[in-house]
Amino acid sequence: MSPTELSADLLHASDRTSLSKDSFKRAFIDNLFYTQGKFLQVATHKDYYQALAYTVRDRLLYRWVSTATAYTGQVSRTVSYLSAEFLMGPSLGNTLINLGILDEVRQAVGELGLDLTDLLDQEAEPGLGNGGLGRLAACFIDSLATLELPALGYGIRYEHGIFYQTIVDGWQVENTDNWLRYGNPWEIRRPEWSVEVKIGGFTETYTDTEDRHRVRWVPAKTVVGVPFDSPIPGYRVNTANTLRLWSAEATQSFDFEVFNRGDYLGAVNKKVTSENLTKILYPNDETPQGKELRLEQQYFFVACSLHDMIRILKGQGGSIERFHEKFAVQLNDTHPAIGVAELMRILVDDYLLPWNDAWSITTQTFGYTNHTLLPEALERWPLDLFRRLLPRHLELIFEINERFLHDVRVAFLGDEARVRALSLIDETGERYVRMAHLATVGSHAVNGVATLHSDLLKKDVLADFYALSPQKFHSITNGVTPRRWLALANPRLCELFRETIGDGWAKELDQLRRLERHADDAAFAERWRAIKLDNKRQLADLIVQRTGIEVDPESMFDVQVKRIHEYKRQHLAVLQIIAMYHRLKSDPNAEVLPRTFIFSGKAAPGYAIAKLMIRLITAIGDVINYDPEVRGRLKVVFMPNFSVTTGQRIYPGADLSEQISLAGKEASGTGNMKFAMNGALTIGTMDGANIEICEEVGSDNFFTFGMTAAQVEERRRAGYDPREVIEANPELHAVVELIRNGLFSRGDTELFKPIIDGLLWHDTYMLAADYASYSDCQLEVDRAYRDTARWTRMSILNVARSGKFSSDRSIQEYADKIWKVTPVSVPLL
Ligand code: NBY
Repeated sequence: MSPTELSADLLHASDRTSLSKDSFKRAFIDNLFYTQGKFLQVATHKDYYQALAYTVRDRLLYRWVSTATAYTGQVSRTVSYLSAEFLMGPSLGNTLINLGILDEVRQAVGELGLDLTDLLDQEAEPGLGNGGLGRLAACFIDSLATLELPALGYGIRYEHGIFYQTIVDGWQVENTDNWLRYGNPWEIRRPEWSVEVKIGGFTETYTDTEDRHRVRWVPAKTVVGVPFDSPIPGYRVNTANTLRLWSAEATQSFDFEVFNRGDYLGAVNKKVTSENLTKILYPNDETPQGKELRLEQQYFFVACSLHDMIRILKGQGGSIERFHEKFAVQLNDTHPAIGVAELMRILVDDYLLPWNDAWSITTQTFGYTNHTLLPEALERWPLDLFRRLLPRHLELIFEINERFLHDVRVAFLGDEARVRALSLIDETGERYVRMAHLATVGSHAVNGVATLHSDLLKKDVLADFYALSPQKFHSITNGVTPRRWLALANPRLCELFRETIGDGWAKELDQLRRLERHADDAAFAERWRAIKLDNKRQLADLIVQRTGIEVDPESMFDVQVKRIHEYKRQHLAVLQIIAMYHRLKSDPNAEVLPRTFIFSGKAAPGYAIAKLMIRLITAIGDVINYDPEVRGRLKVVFMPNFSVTTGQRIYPGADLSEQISLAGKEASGTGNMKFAMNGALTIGTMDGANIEICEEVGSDNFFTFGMTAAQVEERRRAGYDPREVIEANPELHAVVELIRNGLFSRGDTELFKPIIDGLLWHDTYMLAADYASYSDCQLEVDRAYRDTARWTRMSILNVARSGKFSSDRSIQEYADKIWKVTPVSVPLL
């Protein structure tokens, strides 16, 4: 018997892999005792959760080890998804769904007198991301595993994830997140695969043994990256891929040097400083901060990951010249774009490859996904800062740039403006490295995340690159995983799916189309409505628990949840709510459909206007919710601390999904997809993936309003004056006056002045221009909602036609068009 066969044999005999209910119960009690040191009778809910997590993890490990074994014996191309953020959300529920043991486990713990839902609630959420970009990475690794594609997710193990938001006196307050407080049962530390990362210092030239001039990097410090691995199980397949997150630690040798000089405190301090590197996630979405520590974080995790890939390649006997054949590396935005320079450094300086060979390997390795159209969101690093941290990489970037700009000059004879526009270095003022340019030049494929976004990239943001190499450009519309966002989040609806169309939909979301033929079935519609109402009741319970505000589940739940940002225009919704309130006050008998407006989302801590937008939402709630004249017909709620966990409770209870960004600003949006597949109807602009959702579900089942991206440009060119628009619209004018005169600030006319002034004098995101259209569209929504049968039919059709928005479809497109990878099925050991 080989050692593998022997251990597989032992494994099968063990209680720790068996899925039978009795062994599961035994294993749970066993874990409670041996990992938590408690008997059933004295354990806390946290203990139960930990014991359950370990019991489930045990069953996952079998798949994980089998997958690793299958991959080691294969030379198939592997996807490395590099992302500074992975917004995973809790693992336990998702693992139970993907292993297909949710019901059995619910029963097993039930027989021990425990409630599975209570235990699921105990898990701390790993909030290692800001929003859509980080959550997309999480949906993508779920789909990669489900499609049985060999893949590794590489990222940063932040000790503190996105801040925990509380609302105090109506204002956002940031609290540090401490997700690791009770330990993380899903990760395994792998110190044997630690990587030393060099930072700072200077470069020098030397002559090698064959008399060639070479460059050597003499770093100022080194930091150790320690990988922490978590299993990522696919849905009902044997595959369990790996998410490998790097944590920074101090190098031992470095400490000893200082220590031997007798400076004990200095040595300890060095250790503390190194470990700061992965302490905290930067909480900015859209506007990057040019902070040194952030560039260090980016380089740190990318250097660790590339080193790790080379270790894997070597372990399989592969040569460095074949790196690109073994790995397809995807850059999730520009945050890991330094990888282009790092791979060049490794190939040229460490492996002494000729430049052209190194460049060919590099460009065949990388693909770059852009996630934004906002010019201020493009990452640029001041040259000085860059040189201080990565002196060798800056030299390499200069060389990449020189060669690239030569090609540009040959392609566009005499067009120096084009050269300046394409340069990797911004020289218009203070000099910067343009990371999007580095990523684009260093990749064989560049993609946008929705059709409109990809078109606008080609037309505006990366137009000059498109003119140079059109074949590089792709469009892959985002998607979300139906396992977390349907199977886990909306069990009642999924039970109806199961009874009606079976459960193939979770793996092949297009199968939801089979629901279409029930769209006009009254009994089916009745059940559909009952499920939504149940979900709304649950959401109402959560709302009262988190905010103290009582809401009526029979009212329409009108929801906007996402990061708080001017371009997303939460304040456009606010203007409209105030108008409805005003209508009700002017005529208490006005036919206003009862609505509950639910907002949730975090503002970047340094983004004053976004925080003021939160204050405005809570302020209108404070007036409207307590006005007896409104008699509960309008309610406004701000749910604190939007997260994956709260999202799972909000999407299934929504009637109306607000996707109201100014057209041309939202790259894709992914919340829009989660709402649609949970049966909410969308009121939205023709922006990002809204366009494709509307196309799929049909314009009769979607509420569109506002200018198109082309009309926005046109309007701006024509000279846009928001005051003119506001003056001409009595309703909008009245709303602005109400805010301005202090109705929502107890007479304080200063509080919301920045928002009002912004609206009157700049209105960068053109709220005024879209206001009338939005307001009319909301009346159309009212009409549709009053016709219960019509609304239900629309809701059913939205779900039935949401198949395109599975991340499985997105990942299949990446695999075919960009990565050229094929599935590897995993036999269990
Ligand atoms: O990526 C979002 C887009 O806004 C959204 O339209 C799209 O659907 C989604 C997935 O493609 N972008 C996003 O979430 N960006 C960030 O979270 C982010 C985080 C950090 C930084 C920049 C953007 N940063 O520079 O630090």
